[in-house]
Amino acid sequence: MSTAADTPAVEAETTETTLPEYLALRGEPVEFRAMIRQVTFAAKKVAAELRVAGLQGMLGATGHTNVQGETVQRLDEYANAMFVNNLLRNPAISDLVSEEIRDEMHMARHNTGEYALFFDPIDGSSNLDVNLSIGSIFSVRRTQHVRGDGRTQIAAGYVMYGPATVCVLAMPRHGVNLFTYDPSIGEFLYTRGPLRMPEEGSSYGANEANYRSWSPRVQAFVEWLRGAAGHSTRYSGALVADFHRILVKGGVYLYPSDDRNRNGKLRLLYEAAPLAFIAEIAGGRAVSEDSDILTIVPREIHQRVPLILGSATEIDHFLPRGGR
Ligand code: AFP
Repeated sequence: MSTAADTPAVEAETTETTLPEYLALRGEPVEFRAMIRQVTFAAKKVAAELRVAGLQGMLGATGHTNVQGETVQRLDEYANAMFVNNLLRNPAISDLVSEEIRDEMHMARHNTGEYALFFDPIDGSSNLDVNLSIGSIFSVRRTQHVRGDGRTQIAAGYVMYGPATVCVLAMPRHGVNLFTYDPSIGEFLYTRGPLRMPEEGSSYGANEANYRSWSPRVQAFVEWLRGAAGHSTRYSGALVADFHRILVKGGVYLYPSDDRNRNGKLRLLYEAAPLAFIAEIAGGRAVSEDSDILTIVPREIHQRVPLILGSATEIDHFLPRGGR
């Protein structure tokens, strides 16, 4: 008969623990681990390509536009192919939704697969040609919740390609954890976590060129941020990079509706909802102008939403009394 003394202690992660090892230590099922390994494999290929893209003629536009009417960059196409080609092989995935693909991909031969994966292969494409930070965003749901609200996500994360390539992975059971890519061994290594978003920050991120077409409520909020709250502006043009700052240092990111983007600019399923999920697990919050992002049921896969995302204090200030 075995005793408690025979039970091996659960090994704690260290900065030598790889992301696959971390997920195994936390008891995640093998199919889930395989999916995250494929996501990070695609991200490693993207990180490697980014380092030499300028030398290999991989910068610049393809000449096509995507389903959103946006110019597709060569690296958008490359990153999308990396994600799709890897994930297609995984029988545990029955549905894929990408920013770069018009329709949801339902894998008929994987009909029994339990996961659906949503992703934006390159977030912040306008930063590509100027060598600034960009990211890849992903979100996992069970297949039966493909059209559910954001609370049906079971995991979400992003890879940020900055001075270091980092992966942030959020799961309700384990919190939000940060892994850093070590190119010398080709692995993402556990770095720290669970992360808590500070209750309040000292900066906000928004494209202020749109200020005049924001609603009076959003304008008043930004006036408060600049004035009484004493915040500075930090805006990079890549949601992942701006969000990462807020996750670590607190603050707020906003892309509200404006004259050009009547329903906001950011896409619900593979931008707003995954980051809202990460924010909430870390103690922050995300709202569209009048509802919690995680309660929005999508009408279509490329739906856009206004997004106000960040620390609890700033979001509380934005919300009318009843929404707090
Ligand atoms: P994509 O590169 O995936 O289209 O995303 C860019 C983005 O959606 C987001 O990352 C930025 O915060 C935002 O657009 C920038 O928009 P503006 O150029 O209008 O400020």
